[in-house]
Amino acid sequence: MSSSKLSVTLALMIVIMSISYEAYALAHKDGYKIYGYPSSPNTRRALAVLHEKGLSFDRITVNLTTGDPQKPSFLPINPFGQVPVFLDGHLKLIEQTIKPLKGLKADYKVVNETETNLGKVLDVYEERLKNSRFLASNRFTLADLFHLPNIEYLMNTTTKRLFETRPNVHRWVAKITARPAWKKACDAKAWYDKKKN
Ligand SMILES: N[C@@H](CCC(=O)N[C@@H](CS)C(=O)NCC(=O)O)C(=O)O
Repeated sequence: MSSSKLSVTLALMIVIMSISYEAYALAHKDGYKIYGYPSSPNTRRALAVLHEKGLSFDRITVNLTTGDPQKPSFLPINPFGQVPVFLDGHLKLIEQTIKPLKGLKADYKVVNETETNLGKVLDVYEERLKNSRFLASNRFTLADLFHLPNIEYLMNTTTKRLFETRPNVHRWVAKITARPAWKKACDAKAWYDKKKN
């Protein structure tokens, strides 16, 4: 690269870095906030990340049992009408997937097919966890954390047998669900505590 091109590139990098830093500093000054509901699996997943990182944040309750996510007061915050929403000052993180959880009767044909598929996935995990303490490495990572809400939910259903009959998977489930950050994420009383995390 010629020296003039190099200096233009460096100048651009410095401008971009200072703009990002300004944006970050501005965004961060109001602190972290999370809109959510304590029994919501997706809220819990976000809470688990925040607790793992030891971050403090304000909690704003969006009551799922009274349809708050679809109310006009919340839709400007997340037009998809879902929690969690995470705010870092002016920066907002939302994610959207369609995941009906309530008000549907179980279709056992689908349950059986899904259990067969889950069993195949868990066989792969069982093999992997023979030689590794966690999924991605010997350390707990986001790959493990992202499973927590669904595992928590499934352990209260008959599907839990698929986890319990695989010794390495079972040990892994016990280890990840016992993490203090996950216990905190599932603690509804802590959500309503007036003080920050
Ligand atoms: N992909 C989103 C999905 C969020 C989601 O499905 N949230 C549910 C609660 S767990 C929700 O807000 N549902 C709206 C409602 O129940 O009215 C994520 O993983 O954060």
